Amino acid sequence: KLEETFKDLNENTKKTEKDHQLCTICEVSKENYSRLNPLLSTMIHSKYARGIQAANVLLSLRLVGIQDKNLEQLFQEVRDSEVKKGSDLTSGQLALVILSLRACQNSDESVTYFPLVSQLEEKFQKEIENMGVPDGNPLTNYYQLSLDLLTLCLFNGSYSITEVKNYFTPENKNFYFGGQFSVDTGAMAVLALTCVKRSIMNRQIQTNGEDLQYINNYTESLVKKILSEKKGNGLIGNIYSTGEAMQALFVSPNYYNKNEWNCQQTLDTVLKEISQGAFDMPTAAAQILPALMGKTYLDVNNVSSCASGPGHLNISIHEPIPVEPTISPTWISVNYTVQINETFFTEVTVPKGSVFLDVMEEAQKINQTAFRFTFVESSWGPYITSVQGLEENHNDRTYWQLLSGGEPVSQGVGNYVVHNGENLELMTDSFIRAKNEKSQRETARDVDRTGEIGMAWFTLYLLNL
Ligand code: CBY
Repeated sequence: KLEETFKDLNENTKKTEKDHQLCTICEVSKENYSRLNPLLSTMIHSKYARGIQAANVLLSLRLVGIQDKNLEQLFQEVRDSEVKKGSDLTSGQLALVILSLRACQNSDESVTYFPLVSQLEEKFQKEIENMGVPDGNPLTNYYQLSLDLLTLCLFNGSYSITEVKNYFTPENKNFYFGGQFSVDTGAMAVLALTCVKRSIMNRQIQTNGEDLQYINNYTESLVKKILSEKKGNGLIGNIYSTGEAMQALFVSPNYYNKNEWNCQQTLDTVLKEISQGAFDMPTAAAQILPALMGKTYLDVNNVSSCASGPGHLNISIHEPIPVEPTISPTWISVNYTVQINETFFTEVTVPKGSVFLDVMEEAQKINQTAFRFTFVESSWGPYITSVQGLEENHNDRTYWQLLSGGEPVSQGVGNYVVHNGENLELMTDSFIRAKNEKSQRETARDVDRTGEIGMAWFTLYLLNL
């Protein structure tokens, strides 16, 4: 039976490889390389790219075979700063650092990073321990857990197949945030599971046919979920999850039919979005680029991915021209509400082009007690951790959610540009705890009825609901 399974899987892999070649027609063609310039420019000139952001950029550029003197500097920076504070990093951050340092290096150099891999083994174990039972929560999240597994798998770290089988069930609540399937998370899990599957098939790890069957089933189900998030314009999830979703679909072509995904359409939409400046953040640019060049994180160990060298992408990168500040800005007005059993409301006037965070800061100036908040810097920009002293809680899986017109927005507070007449709202933990998801929707409709349609909300969202 085991032999049969291996035979089946081997055939599937051959098919995968063949299909992958077919799929490469989806890569950006040479004539279109110049359309990637905004991405490269954002990454290479990101003066503030430090730490994890730098690791994201480094991994991305190396995967597509770009060598650059700034990149070498970046490499030194990531190595010096991140390796030193290794123990402060979250598991996924450490995984990303390992991937970025390893991408494109000679195999003998990998010896240097061996201690990092064993550090990652420990951190991964702590994540698993924190979950306790299969339906518990990790220290961070499943996106990072998947990054961990992927990295351990690629660098021959140790992990338990039984744990993979127990915790990576696609029905696990950790694949969802606020009732919504997280495409980024699912995609990263597919990449990790594919790596595990390949190691089993290469007999690098000992296991039985049953485990393989589980991994196949999980992959299939996750791929289905990813494809069900495909939008009419070809994006998968939203614009920021599309790159990783593409990677997942590249490595798993035998889990869906050709007519289920029009790769070219996805690519065209992404290229259009690039020209409209959607990827003006280094991390965003870094996460979309590999897929556009037909690469996946599974290629990290594939030295040939760097062989093409600098001439491969003929890029002309110009320093971005600084935008002249307008002398007399146009002002817009935005409604801002904090809801903590009672409602705190204010109208804020900000210059046109302001972001969500500007509104929150203005509101805080007006009424410190009602509108005070805290945030931390993440690789995606500022991330809100508390409002009116009410902290998010990872163990309860609660967080402050940002919505527009009742829909979660797809950017953080530092990037989301607000519009005239928008309304920002904050709801507390206890407020939501008292209601179920259904009555929450009714609340949204009530507010709409009061005439505040198409407004942005800010909600402390209970993920477990
Ligand atoms: N990276 C991580 O650990 C993050 C993983 C990730 C799945 C990530 C998206 C995907 C990615 N490619 O990096 C993720 N977000 C997670 C896990 C989370 C949760 C973080 C907390 C935890 N428990 O670990 C959480 C709380 C559910 C979350 N993201 C919240 C938010 C909102 C932040 C609001 C705030 N408090 O400031 C927000 C704004 C959604 C909302 N409407 O409220 C949000 N995330 C967004 C928009 C995003 C996207 C960022 C896009 C952008 N241009 O800014 C995202 C790419 C990302 C970062 N989140 Co989360 C997803 C997307 O839209 N495609 C590993 C580490 C090594 O770097």
